[in-house]
Parts: sequence; structure tokens; C-alpha cells
Amino acid sequence: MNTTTRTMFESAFAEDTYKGLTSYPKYLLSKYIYDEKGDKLFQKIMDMPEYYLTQCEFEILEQNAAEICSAFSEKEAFDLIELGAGDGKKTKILLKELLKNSDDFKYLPIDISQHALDELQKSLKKELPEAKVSPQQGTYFKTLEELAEYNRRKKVILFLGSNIGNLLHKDAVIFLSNIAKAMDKDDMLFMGFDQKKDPKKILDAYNDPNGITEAFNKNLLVRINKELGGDFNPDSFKHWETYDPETGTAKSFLVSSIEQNVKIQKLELEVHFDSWESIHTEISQKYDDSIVKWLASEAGLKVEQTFTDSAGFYKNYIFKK
Ligand code: AVI
Repeated sequence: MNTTTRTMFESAFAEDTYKGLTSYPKYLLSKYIYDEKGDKLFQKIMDMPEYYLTQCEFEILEQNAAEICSAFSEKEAFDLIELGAGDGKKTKILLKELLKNSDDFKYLPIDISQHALDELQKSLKKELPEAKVSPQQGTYFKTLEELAEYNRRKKVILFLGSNIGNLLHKDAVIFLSNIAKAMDKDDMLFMGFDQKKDPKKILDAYNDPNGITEAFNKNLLVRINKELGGDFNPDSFKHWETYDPETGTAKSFLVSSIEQNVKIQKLELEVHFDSWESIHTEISQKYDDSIVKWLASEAGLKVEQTFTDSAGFYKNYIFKK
């Protein structure tokens, strides 16, 4: 049975998993790592010393908060819209600075998870009670589109954490174009992009000695077992990371250390693995200024300002139309 004859799937997760495991070479989509357990593992990754991305973005925001915030406000009222706010730890640095300057702004975090938004609102009420906050539950682009339609205030859109790196360049251009569509002339986009650097530093960030990244990667298999009735034995797969310094692409794989068959009940599928056959699970793209400039121009945006950390590992860019 192949994908053209199978039309009924109970969810996008089921359909994408079927497609990925019946393709050659096999793949799974990294967005499915993030269930409750995946979210917790990612929180742990962000606290690991090897995962330098988080510390670097913190440093950039802390060291440049005044300059970043004055670029945002330009003495004009605005909406600060964040895509995928999470726990808002980094954003609070900017919110504090904006409040200090009595800037006229409202913070609109967008997230698919109402639970994440409720938690964020609770912590903001406690830590920054004077901030005007209006959480928006929904998908990024639909919510952005609605905000652009009904709201005439200037928009500053935040997308932190180098999350764009989990997209292939062609999908990153589509992503940026969708944001650009919702932007007017004076609106801004503030985004984080992890930079090309010593390949060893990058490999270490995705291959920690405590196995947290391994568990994060293998959560795809755990989730297939739980939600789709799979019988994967995660221990029979090796977490494997590669980095190509030419393209700047870090890739994660799960490699079957034995020849085996895996049954996935809800997909009515039995998947054969040769020994040392791989499943490609994630890309984490690394950038330089010329790639970022190219992506932006493909999406109809231009780079206005750039901020980096003391090691030059990571950059935040301000884009305008
Ligand atoms: C969410 N994203 C930007 C992370 C990254 O660096 O690609 C996900 C991650 N994968 C392994 N470690 C962290």
C-alpha cells in the first residue's frame, strides 16, 4: 500500500509519518517532536551549557536592549507581536526596557497552545504588572493576517531562538514572505539567526554527553508508539548529528543499529530497516550575513540593523519592507 492508495489518515501526524517512513531515504518531521514531553526536553536543551544559542541571544538582548527598543518604538505607539512566545524569558528583557522608557506599546504573544499563553500571562502579571498584554491563541500566519487586517497600529514582530533554522531555505522564504505580507512600510521584524562557526562547537550543541538531545530526537519514535500504536524500540536507534560547513546545515538522524521490522498499528504499516539505515529527523540551519540578506530579499524584506554577541556566534536582525 502506498500514499497514493491511502487517503484516510486520522491526523496530519499520521499522514506525515506514513509518508516519511515509506519514502527512501526515510524521514520524519521535526515539528512532531514537540508534544508535552518534547517541550520539556527542549526546555532542558535550552539550559544546557553546550546549547550556546540561548545564552548568546540573551547576551544580545541584555547588552543591546536600549538600542533595540529605541529602534522599535521611534517614539510611536506600536504592537509587539511575538510568534511562538514560549515562556517569554528573553522577551521580558525587552518588555522591561520598553516599560522603563514608558513606551506606548502592547504585547501580543501568539501561540498555538492556550496553556503556554495562560502560563506566560500569569508570570507577566506577577513580574511586569504594568505591561499591557493581549495573548492571541492560534497559528502564526492566520493570527498575523487578522491582526494586520483589523489593527492599524505599527507592528513589531518578534521571532526568536533561530527557529527559522528548522526550515529548508525554500520554506524559510515562504515563511518570511508570509510575515512580509502582513507588514506595512514602517513595520519591523526582529529575528534570531544562529551563525556559521567552528563545526565542533555546532556538533557539540546537538550531541550533549547527557543524552538530552538524543532523548529529544527519539521522542519522535516515542510519540509514534504512543499515538499511532507503534512498536519502535528507541534503544535500537542511534542519535547521529552531522554538520556540513559548506552549506551551514546541521542534520539530525536516527540510525537503526540492527536489521528490524517495526509495526505501526494505526497506519496499518510494517516498516523494514536494514542495519545502519537512517531516518532523517531535523535540520538546524546556520547562517551568515549573505544568506540572511538573500533570504530576506527573496521575501521582499531588507536588513535594517544587526546585533551580535561577543563571540559572534549568533545574530539578531531587524528587517523592514
Ligand atoms: C527549536 N530549534 C531552533 C532547535 C534547533 O537548534 O534546531 C531545536 C533543537 N534540536 C536539537 N536541539 C535543539
